[in-house]
Amino acid sequence: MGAPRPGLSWRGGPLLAFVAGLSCLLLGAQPATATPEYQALEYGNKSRAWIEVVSLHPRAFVLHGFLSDEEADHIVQMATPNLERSRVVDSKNGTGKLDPVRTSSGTFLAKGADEVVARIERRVATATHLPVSHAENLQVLRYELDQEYKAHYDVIETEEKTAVGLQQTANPRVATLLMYLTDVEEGGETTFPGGKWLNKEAQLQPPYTECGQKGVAVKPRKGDALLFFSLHVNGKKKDAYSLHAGCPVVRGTKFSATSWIHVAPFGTVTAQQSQPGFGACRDNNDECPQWAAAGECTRNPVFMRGQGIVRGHCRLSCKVCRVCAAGDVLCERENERPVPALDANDATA
Ligand SMILES: O=C(O)CCC(=O)C(=O)O
Repeated sequence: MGAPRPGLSWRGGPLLAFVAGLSCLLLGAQPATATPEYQALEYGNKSRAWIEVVSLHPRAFVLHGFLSDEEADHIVQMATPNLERSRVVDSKNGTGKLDPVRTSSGTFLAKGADEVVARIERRVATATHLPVSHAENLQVLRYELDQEYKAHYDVIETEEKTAVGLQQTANPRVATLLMYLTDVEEGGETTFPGGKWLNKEAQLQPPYTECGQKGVAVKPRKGDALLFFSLHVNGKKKDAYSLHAGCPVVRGTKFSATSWIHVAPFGTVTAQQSQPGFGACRDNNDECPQWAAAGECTRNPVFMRGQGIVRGHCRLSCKVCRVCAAGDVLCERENERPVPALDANDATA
């Protein structure tokens, strides 16, 4: 059976160590507990995996080869039937509205919608050192001819004190990881109009469209991801350099998937999560040890172990948690982490 996995693993070697170091230095978010989301960073396209520091104003990095071609194609296929005209967040009340600044089509994919989505979400968490619980649902965008997203910030500043507005103010987006799902023949660059190149001469990849010549520009390339931070390292103040735009597509079609990641866990906290003892390490039934010994933790994992934030009935016997010594707050917080889904090898073990 798939035993719970240890927290951090450094199998990824120097590349992973580099990402981790970079993240610690640059994140500026609340510390997150170690969770099984933090496995070695396995790039989708290992032969192309390298990290390019594009700019430190804003802190922006291209993670080359982040997705495999198959992963990128899979996300495009999943999203395509549900695409609708994209909306922007209304600064007055924090809800979505149509606006000519954003002319793409888009859709959201639920967290862990399938194995591929879940794997990509874990990879984003590992690369950013921000757990899946801090991320919004992945948003997939399609830009066709002339479609664009004019310059904007990902930190949403609302004027009115609605529930949505208050949540965005109290728990702003700290980072954005933008995955390019297609190559684009011309246009579609992501630009930071006020950004500063780390090493402009070495990093320019002309030709750029007129829009792409403003500030720092990243060309979409299938499988690459652009990671940038919208907040300063204090985790509070907006980085004015993070103003960015998706330039109009001139030839071809651009698909991208955006993960917006917040300072703290984002979204609805369920009634279950807010109960005291949510993470308690216990069996709810006296027969749990026998059921576990008979293989029910893998045969019937959601009931026995739980999955995500759903708590299982035999957490202790299925070893998805540890019995904590009194006052060991770190241990208790680790027990509150989402329960990872079993992978195919676990399920057949
Ligand atoms: O598509 C792009 O290049 C930019 C997308 C973007 O700005 C966003 O999703 O916030």
